[in-house]
Amino acid sequence: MDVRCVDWYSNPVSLFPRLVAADARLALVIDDHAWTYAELADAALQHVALLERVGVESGEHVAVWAEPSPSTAAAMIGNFAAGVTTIPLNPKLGSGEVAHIFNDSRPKLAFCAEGFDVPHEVIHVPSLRAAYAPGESSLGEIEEDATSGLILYTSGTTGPPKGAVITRANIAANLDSLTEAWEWTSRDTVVHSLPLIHAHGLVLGLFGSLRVGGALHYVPKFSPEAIGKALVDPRHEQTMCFAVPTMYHRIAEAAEGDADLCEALRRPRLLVSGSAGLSVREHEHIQALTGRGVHERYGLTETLINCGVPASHAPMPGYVGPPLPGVELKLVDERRSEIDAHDDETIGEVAVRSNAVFAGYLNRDDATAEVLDGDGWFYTGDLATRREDGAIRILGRRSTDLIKTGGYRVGAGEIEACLLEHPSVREVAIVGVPDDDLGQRIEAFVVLKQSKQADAAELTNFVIEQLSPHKRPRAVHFLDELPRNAMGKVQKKQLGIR
Ligand code: MCA
Ligand code: AMP
Repeated sequence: MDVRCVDWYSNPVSLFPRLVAADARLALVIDDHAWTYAELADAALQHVALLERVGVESGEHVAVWAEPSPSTAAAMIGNFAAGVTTIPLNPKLGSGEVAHIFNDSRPKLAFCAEGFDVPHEVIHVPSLRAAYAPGESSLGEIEEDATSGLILYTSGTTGPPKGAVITRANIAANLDSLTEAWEWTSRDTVVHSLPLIHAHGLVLGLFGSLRVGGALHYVPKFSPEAIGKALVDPRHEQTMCFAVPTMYHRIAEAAEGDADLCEALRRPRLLVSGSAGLSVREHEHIQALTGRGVHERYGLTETLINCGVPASHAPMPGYVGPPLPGVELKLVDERRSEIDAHDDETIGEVAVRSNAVFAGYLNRDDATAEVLDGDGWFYTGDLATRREDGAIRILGRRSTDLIKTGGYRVGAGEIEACLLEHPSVREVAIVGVPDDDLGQRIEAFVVLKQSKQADAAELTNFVIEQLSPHKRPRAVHFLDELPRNAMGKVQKKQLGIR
């Protein structure tokens, strides 16, 4: 495989120690399903047996349709145990993305919904929803294979998404840093409603809960009411809530005038926000409604989580906290020279080094070399200041072509390339417009070919079909021409947005 330092896969320590011994403790709640560790281990072993039956070997790739089901968790845990790398698939992927991901990652087996059209020669196992009936076992029955990880597809400014190779050692290192910072223990149940395809929902929410021996209470369809209900579930000893700022925004709006929801928000030990910046205004809104604040943390797919406000510290509105234990962080200038400033004013790009920094982009040594130097520093593209006490304030990104919408990272170039495939589109510019709810909302500025027609709905549906629904433009503006400078470069700032 085309990635840096393949040895990083090795980690002799079990990723999920509580699954090694059969244990009747509740591990996972999804809708009406509630699985213990022993049941989850049993289902994972059934998955390992299936991998053996169909001839998937250690080091190979298996795609898993990340539908909200305990079997999805069992398949991913089984993959780890068998030394197989998981490619979590968003059930809402468009056809263009599916083709790209399968061609790039070449899974031997795809575990996905019935009727799903697998684009090339892979073994196809239909729907996971009820694939594995729970028995009772422990992973102690097999010898775990350390050669495993995740490939998480993530957008860049241009081109199709890249597969970030996250090793098992990366995951263990980052979860252990978070465990220390948040004093996360087996007494905690995490409540969240994030998709099980990204670092936030999958690595932190699912794997984090299982690594500490706690539980995950997963809410398959986000709504403030459903989150409120899960937060007060009497089965939880103590609760943490993970969400993106858009979710906190919607929860806070719904909590206005809803005393029960306000009360539910007071219940968790920690409310944690990440994946995008939570505005100070939003912090203050939640504080005013509930009398308590939100702990922010900051990370990227490629590095996992870098900074976080510790549980022992009061929330820090506007700041993502200091670097986590085990994370080195520096601010650098445009030449990547270190800026030694702790004044909360001098702005630099965040660079980080830790055992959680990924192994590289799959099949993309060129792109890996752009972000990772020979000393192991990863250059994030995020601009920030640092305070005397080390707290980091994220101000934005170097490139305005990387958009964060609802906590999803979306590359403007990917949507532009998609829309240029539409027979009526001559030119297009995609911009991220500031939005109180989504953080940024995607808008398209389109020039049509002469004598061709297309309306906004048609172009939006074209994007949803090829890419995922969250990449769709929320507005389409038709122009006679795009503003360009003397070099012919599109001037997105002149589109009146930023
Ligand atoms: C809408 N939908 C559609 C259509 N329109 N599906 C098919 N065809 C359509 N025409 C889908 C949407 O994709 C969405 O699904 C659902 O229907 C509801 O639509 P909508 O209301 O428009 O969605 P939304 O309101 O924009 O969703 C808000 C959200 C969502 C629930 C907050 O943005 C979300 O789940 N964000 C989480 C992103 C995340 O996990 N990022 C972590 C990256 P759906 O709800 O499935 O989208 S990891 C990371 O950033 C690092 C490591 C870190 O620091 O954490
Ligand atoms: P992703 O690759 O989807 O993990 O997105 C990573 C990007 O999300 C980072 O480079 C940041 O720009 C942004 N991000 C994540 N957490 C925060 C946060 N707490 N505050 C501001 N930006 C954040």
